[in-house]
Amino acid sequence: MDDKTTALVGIRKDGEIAVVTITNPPVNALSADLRQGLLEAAEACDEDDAIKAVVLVCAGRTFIAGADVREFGKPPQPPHLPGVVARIEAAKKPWVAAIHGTALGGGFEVAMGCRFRVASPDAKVGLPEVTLGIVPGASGTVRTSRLAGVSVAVDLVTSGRPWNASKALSVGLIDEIIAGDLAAGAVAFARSALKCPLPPAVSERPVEPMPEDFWQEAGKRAAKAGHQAPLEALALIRFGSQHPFPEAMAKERACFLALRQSEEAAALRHVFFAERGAGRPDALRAVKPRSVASVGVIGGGTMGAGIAAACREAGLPVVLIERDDVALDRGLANLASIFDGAVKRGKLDSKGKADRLAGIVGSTDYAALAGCDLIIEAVFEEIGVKRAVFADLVRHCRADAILATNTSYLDPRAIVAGLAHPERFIGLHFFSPAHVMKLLEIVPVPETASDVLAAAFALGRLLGKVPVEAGICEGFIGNRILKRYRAAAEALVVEGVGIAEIDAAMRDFGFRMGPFEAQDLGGLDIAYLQREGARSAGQVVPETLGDRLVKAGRKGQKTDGGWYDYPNGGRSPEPSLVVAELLSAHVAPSRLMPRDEIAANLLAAMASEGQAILVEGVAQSASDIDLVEIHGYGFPRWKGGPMFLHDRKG
Ligand code: 3H9
Repeated sequence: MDDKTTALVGIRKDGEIAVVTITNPPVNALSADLRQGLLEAAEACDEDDAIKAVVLVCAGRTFIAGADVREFGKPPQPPHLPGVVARIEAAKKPWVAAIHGTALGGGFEVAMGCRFRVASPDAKVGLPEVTLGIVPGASGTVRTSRLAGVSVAVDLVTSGRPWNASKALSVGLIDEIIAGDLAAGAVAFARSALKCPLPPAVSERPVEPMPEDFWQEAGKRAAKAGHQAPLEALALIRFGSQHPFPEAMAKERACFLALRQSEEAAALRHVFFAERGAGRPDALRAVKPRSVASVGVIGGGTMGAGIAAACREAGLPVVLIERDDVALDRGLANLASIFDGAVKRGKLDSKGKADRLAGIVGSTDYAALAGCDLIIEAVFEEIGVKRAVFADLVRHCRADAILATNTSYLDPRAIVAGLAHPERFIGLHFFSPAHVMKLLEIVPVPETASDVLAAAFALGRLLGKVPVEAGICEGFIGNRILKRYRAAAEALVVEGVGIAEIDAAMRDFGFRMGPFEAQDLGGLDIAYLQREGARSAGQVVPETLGDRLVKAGRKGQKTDGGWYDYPNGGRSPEPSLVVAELLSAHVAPSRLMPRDEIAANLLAAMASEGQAILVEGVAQSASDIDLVEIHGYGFPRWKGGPMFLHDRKG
């Protein structure tokens, strides 16, 4: 065979080793053409007697990142992936998968069809199908147990989380880590492998059976995800560990094809593409972001410390400003305790903690901000306080430094009105705790320069956030919908529907907490004070049931009671006779409403507010609204978001 190259799959020879190279940017996804190309490569290599082994590598930033997700909404196109994997496994010459970047889903299934797997040190392997609402469809639930044991398969498949190369090596998912030139190293590996007897193909290896209590425990863990795919995947692994390979494959395929059509899968695909689109708005494609290599944070409270921690996590040096030494010490202690928490959870070692702390300068003097490219204000949510901070910032920061407010309700235009260089102002609304929560609402003022807006998106991506642009209105996207959601929940209470029933309905739907439990946790006084502020500014804001509770001293868990009682300082909500009494004159006699009807009612309120937000141009797209709800407000990801759901239901 001469060296040969098709559009997606190239073959070159290095002595007796064929190097098959896939080039299908951006992530070498397994499109129908690529599957066909791989089949043809297997044929060509088998036919050439001079070839003794085959190395499979990928061009670009990664090994095959999986099936092509864009094909999932359409009927399956031949050749099907299980057949391609089987063909590679049945090849006359052993194949060696040379993995860099991420071998995910179908990509790792192809690698398991190879006789060997080698990887570069920073490679990852995984089976993330459940995160797309499906199960592996080309032997992931069957071959993984045979390659590395049932316990590894259960972890990899039901969590969907990839493993790094060294962890993968330790359990036999890969055979060797190759530093330096991966393709050359894989060719050398193949040559030395040819000198020894070949291991059996993965499909022919035995599986160690697991006891009943293992499956019980695994079932409990998989159920925690809250959606169907992890449980289905677990059942397949179990079946696959107890049945012959062909039967297990048939069952996996049937389940894969069924789930591919499910609402859950459609929702998760929608979120997958929405997330990928969010960080790169089309309007900014040609704009070079203003450079952000250092950050100042004003205020070391929960929010400021969280923002500073997120910036340090991304490697940005941080200057933390507080008004006096006592507040500064408290702010630095807040930061240290965030890193301590990460150490305790095993996410950070003590060197990592020391590195992060070393990159923070604390000061009570705004002059320390002179070199910062971006300053984020995170002080008390009061317009006078914020305006004073910005007046100081303008005096001390470079004229090209980006000045951002983290306000969640105030009008950013009012915070910066009259200050010099308005093109550098922007709102960056982080969600608490800011080092954990993924959502970042980006709120430009009318004068914000496009390179400043682009810098905000670039920062969001750097911090690992989901950045979403929001226009200026009360509460931007998320808090505006939250207000409507809570009002709709209160309206049901007024109609006589039970508080606990409403919370249970939203938990059944997939939220971790219902609207009333969540308010008790966060404190009812925050929204109350906002309403009071609006009232004292002359707006007509009718009294809510929540106002009545706050006036009676019931602000939530922190006062041992809000919508519920929390006896003895506990954290479990109990229906409250005091609340029933306080609200009795304002609510109709108790009535039963089916939980799905309650949920439908509240979801319709969210979608209708979302629709208004879209019409007003406050959000750029319906999928941005879905991302806000999923990443900032606990909307279950596998339901796709209120706008997606509304759209599906017509
Ligand atoms: C599967 O394999 C099922 C099998 O078991 C069975 C089959 C029978 N398809 O994330 P990025 C696009 S299920 C199509 O920004 P990064 C993405 O939309 C699949 N397109 O890059 C974006 O496009 P654009 C299991 C895909 O470097 C561009 O690539 N696999 C796919 O930050 C760059 O993406 C997965 O679930 C895809 N599979 O991260 C892997 N993947 O530029 C999902 C990406 O037009 N992918 N695109 O916006 C990932 O986790 C990340 O994309 C990856 C790269 C880590 C690979």
